[in-house]
Amino acid sequence: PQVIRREDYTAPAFLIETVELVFDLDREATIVASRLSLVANPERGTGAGDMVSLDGEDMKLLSLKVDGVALPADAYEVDTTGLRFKAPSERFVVEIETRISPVNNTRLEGLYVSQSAYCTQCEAEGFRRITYFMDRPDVMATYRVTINAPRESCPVLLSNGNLVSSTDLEDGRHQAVWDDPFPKPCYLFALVAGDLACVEDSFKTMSGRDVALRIFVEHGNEDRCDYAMDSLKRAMKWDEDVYGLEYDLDLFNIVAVSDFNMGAMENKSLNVFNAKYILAKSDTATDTDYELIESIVAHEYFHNWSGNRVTCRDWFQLSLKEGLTVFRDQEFSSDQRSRPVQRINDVQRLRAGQFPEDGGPLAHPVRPDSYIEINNFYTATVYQKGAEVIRMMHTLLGAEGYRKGIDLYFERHDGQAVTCDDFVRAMEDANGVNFDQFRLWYSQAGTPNLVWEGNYDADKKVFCLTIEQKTEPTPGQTLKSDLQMPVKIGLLARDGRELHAQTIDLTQAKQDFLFEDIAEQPVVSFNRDFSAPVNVGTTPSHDDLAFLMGNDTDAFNRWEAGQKYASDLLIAAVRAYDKSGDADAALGNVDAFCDALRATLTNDDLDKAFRAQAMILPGEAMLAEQLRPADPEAIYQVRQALRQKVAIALQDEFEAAYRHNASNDAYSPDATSAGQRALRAVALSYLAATGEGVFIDLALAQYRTADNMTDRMAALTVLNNQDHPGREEALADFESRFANDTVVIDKWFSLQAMSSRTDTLEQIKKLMEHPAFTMRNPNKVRALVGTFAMANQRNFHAADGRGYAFYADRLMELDNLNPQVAARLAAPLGKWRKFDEDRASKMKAELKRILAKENLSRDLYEIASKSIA
Ligand code: B3K
Ligand code: ZN
Repeated sequence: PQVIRREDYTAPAFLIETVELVFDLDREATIVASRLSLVANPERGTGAGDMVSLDGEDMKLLSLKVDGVALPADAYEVDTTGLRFKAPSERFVVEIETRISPVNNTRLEGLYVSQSAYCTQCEAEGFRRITYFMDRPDVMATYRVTINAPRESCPVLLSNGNLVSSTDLEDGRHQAVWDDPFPKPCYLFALVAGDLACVEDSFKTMSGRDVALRIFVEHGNEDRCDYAMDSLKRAMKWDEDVYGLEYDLDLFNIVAVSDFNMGAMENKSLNVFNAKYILAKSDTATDTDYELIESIVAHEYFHNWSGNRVTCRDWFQLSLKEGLTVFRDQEFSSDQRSRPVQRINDVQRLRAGQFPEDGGPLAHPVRPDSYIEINNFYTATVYQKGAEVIRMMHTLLGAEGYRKGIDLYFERHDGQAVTCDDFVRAMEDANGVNFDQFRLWYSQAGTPNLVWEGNYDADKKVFCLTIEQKTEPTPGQTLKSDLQMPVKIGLLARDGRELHAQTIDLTQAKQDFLFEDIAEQPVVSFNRDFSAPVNVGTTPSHDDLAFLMGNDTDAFNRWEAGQKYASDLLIAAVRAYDKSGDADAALGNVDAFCDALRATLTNDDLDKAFRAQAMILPGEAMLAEQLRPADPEAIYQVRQALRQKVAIALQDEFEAAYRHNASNDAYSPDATSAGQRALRAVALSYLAATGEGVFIDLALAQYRTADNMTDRMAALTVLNNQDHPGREEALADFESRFANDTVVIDKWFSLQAMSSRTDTLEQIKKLMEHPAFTMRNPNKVRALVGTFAMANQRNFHAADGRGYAFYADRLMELDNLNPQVAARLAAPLGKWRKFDEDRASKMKAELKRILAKENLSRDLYEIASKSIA
C-alpha cells in the first residue's frame, strides 16, 4: 500500500466553488447527481489541458459531462480509486451521475443505512464513496443538496445549512432542498433521511438571534434527549462567554444513530452521533454516560469554529482541530463540574491511552509525517496529547494571552484550511513570543521523562531544584531534542503551609532552578495539575507521599501522590510475587498507606468525587506499563491483595461511607450527586473485596432495589467478578430488562467481557451467539470483543494464548466488514514487547496470521505491520 507523506503536500490543481447534489434515495441503488463548478487554482498556475483528478471508490459511474457535453470514453479514465480527465479551460462545470448501494455499505463510511434511516459519515475520506470529488480538506465549496425519497419511510430529510424548500413529488416521494452558505470541505457534508422522532428547543445567541435546536432519534427515545439538549445549550453559552464565539446559522440539528464507527461527527449544522452519546435517562444511563454525553455534545458543537469555520489544510494537520477542540471540551467540563476531578480523569485517559501509544510501535508525532490510512490517525496522540500541547500554550501565555492568540487565529483564518503551524504563529504574534522550541511538541513523538532532585541550603535559605529531561527514541525518530514545557511546582513546609508556588519554564536537558527565602527544607509538589504531559521518574519517600496526599494544596497532586505511593508498593510486590507466589507476603506491611487513604476518605473538606477517585488503585494496565516483562497474573493477584488489605483496614470507614451516602432523592445527574454515588460505589466495591459474604449480599440487595442505572451498574460490577448465585440472578435480570434496548444491552456485554473470572472467554464466545449481538454493529463489537482486549488484561493475556487467537480471529472477521473499526481495535496485539517471551511470541504469531490474511485491508495492514516491526 502507498504511503502518504506530509512533505509531499501540494495545493490542489483546481478548486471547487459550488457543489449541487441531487440524491434519489434507494436502499439498494441510490442515484447521486452532482454538478461542480471548478476553477483553476491561481496558486498552482494550472489551466486548460491540465489533469483534473477526482477521488472515487466503490461506486458506478453512470454519466460524466463537462460544460454540458458528455465526455467520450477515450477522454477520461476511471478505475477503483477515481476519475481523471483534462480540463477544457480555466473555469468549467462538471456533471457526474453515480450509483451507490447504502444497504450493502458495511464499512459505515459514505452513505449507509442504520436501522431504518439513511445517514452519512464522510470524515476522513468517505465523501469519495458518494460521488467523484476532490476529497481533501483544502477544497472548500458551498453546497446545495436536494434529497428525493419516499415520504412514508423517510418523512425526515436533512442536510447541512438552511432548508430552502420542501415539496411533494409523484409516486409518494417528496423532496427537500438544503443550502449551506458556509464554504466547507466535503468531509463536513452530511445527509440523513428516515422516520425519526424530533425533540425541539431553542437558544438565543449573544447577538440576540434565535437558533432552533433539534435532536432526531428513533421513535420511542424522545424522553432520553433532555440531557444532550441541555448540554448543547450550555456549550453554546460557554463558547460565547469564554471564547466570544457565536453560532452562525438559524438551526442546529443532531441525529442519533445506532450504527456508527466512532463517537460522533461535527458535520456543519447536522451533527451525527452514536446513539450512546445522546440517549440518557436515569434508569438507562450512568453518571459516566451523562458526563460523556455532556462532553461529546460540547466537543462536536465547538468544532463549528475549531474545525469547520477554520479547518485543516491536509490530514496531517488533524490535531489543529482535534487537539484544540478536546482542550476546549475539557475546559468546558471543568467549568461545569469539579475542575480537579476533571483533570484527574483527563490525565488518566492520557496515561491509559496515549502514553502506551507514544512508547510503543505505533508512536507518532501530534502532527504525523506519514500514513497509509488516515483513519488510523484519529489517535490518542492527535487528540489527547494534542490537547495537552494547547493546554501548555495556555499555561505559558496565561488565560488572557491565550485568548489574544485565539482571537487572532480566528480573525486571520476564518474560512480557511490551515496548519498547526498557523495556529502556533497566531499565538506567537498575538503575544510577541517565540515558540520555535515549543513547536517540537508537534513534530517529536515520545513521552519525555523528567527526573528531579532538590537540594536545600539551610544557611542561605536557598532551595535548588535540578530537573533533567530525556525522551527515548521512537520508531523512525532516534534523535530527540529538548522540549520547552511549563512545570508547576509547589514547595511545602512540614506543617502543610505553602512556602512557594511557581510555574517554571523548562527548556534544557538539565536545568537548575533556585528559590530564595525558603524557611525550611521543603517537600516538593512537582508538576502540579499535570502542567507538563510527561512521566516523572523521581519517586519521593513514602513519608513525603503520605504527606502530599494529606496536605498538598494542589488537588491533582494529592491524588497523584496516592497513585505514586500505590504504584510503588504494587510494583515492588509484583517483583516479590514472581519469586514467592504469595501476594500477601509480597506486599508486606501497608499500614502507612492505608492510614493515608483513610485520612483522604474521611476528610469531609474534600469533594466526594475526588475522594472516590483517590481510593481507586492504579489499574492493571497502568501497572503493566511500568514493568518489563509484565506478568498479568501477578499484577492481578497483587492488586487484588492490596485491595483486600485496604478493604479490611478501612472497613468501618467504608461502611460509614456506604451508609451516609445513600440518597432518597430522585436521581439527578449533577456533579455533586454523582460524586456521592461514586463514593458509595467505591465503598461497596471495597467492602466486597474484604471477602465477606454479607457484602456480596449487600451488592445484590443494591442491585435489586436500585432506582437508577449508576447504582445498578455499581452493584452489578461487584457481582460480576464473584462466584455467587447473585451474579447469575442479576445478569439475567439485566438481560430481561434491557434485551431490546440496543444502547443499554452493551453495558451487559462489556461487563461480562471485563470479568476477571477465568471462564470469561467461554462466556464471550457464547454471548456472540446472543440475538442482540452482531459483528455488523461497531458498538456491539467494541462492547464484547474490544472490551476483552482493552479492559481485561488478566484473561486476554491468559498464558495459553487462547485470548490472542480468539481476538485475531475476530479482527479478521471484522476486517471483511468494517476495516476501520477492525484496525482501531488491533493495537492490543502490538503490546507484545511488554510481555514475557512466551506471550510475546504468541502475540506475534497472531499478528503474522493477520498479515497473511487474504484481502487484508490497508487499515488493518498498517496497524498489524507496524505492530510487529
Ligand atoms: N471528527 C470526528 C472523527 C472522525 C473520525 C474519522 N475516522 C469526531 C470528532 O473528533 O469530533
Ligand atoms: Zn473532534
